[in-house]
Amino acid sequence: MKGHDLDRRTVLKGGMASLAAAAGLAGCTGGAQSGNDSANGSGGANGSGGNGSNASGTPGASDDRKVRVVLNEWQVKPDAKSVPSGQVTFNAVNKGHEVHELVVRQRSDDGAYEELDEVDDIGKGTSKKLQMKLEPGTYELACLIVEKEDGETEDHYKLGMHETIEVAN
Ligand SMILES: [Cu+2]
Repeated sequence: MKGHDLDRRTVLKGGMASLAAAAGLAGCTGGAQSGNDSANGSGGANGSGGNGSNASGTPGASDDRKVRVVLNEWQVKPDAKSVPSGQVTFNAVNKGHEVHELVVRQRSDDGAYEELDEVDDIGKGTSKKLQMKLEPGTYELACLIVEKEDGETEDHYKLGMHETIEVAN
C-alpha cells in the first residue's frame, strides 16, 4: 500500500506525461476511485489548453454553490463533481462512526496540494459548515486524521478519505 501511494503522488506531479500510468493505477484503487483518477489526469492537461474536463460535473452544481459532503469509513463523498467559482459552502456530514474532519486543499501546477481551510472534530451524526471563496482549479476534499492505537496506525487519507472536485469558471 505504501509504495502505491508514493506512485500516485508521482503520477500527479508528472501531469500529462503520466496519463497512461494514471489510468493503470485507477485499476488498483477500486471502482469508486476510477472516475477520480481520470479527472486528475484531465486536470493535468489544463496547462496545455485542454479544458474539455470542465463540462463533466457541471449539471449537478446548483446556483448557490452548496456542496454536501458525506464523510464515513472510509470515503469523502461530495454531491457534486464540479461547482462554479466564487463563494462555496461545504456542508460536511459525518455518517460514519468515528470522528472525521474536512480539509479543502488546492492543487498547484506542480501537482502538490496546499491546504486552504478545514473544519475538524466532526463527531458521529453531526455536521459542520465551511464557507470559502474558491477560484477555478482542482481541489481535494480530504480527512487527514491519523490515529495510533496499540501500535497500529489508522490513516484516514490512506484508507480512502479523499476526493477531488473541480471549480469551474
Ligand atoms: Cu476521517
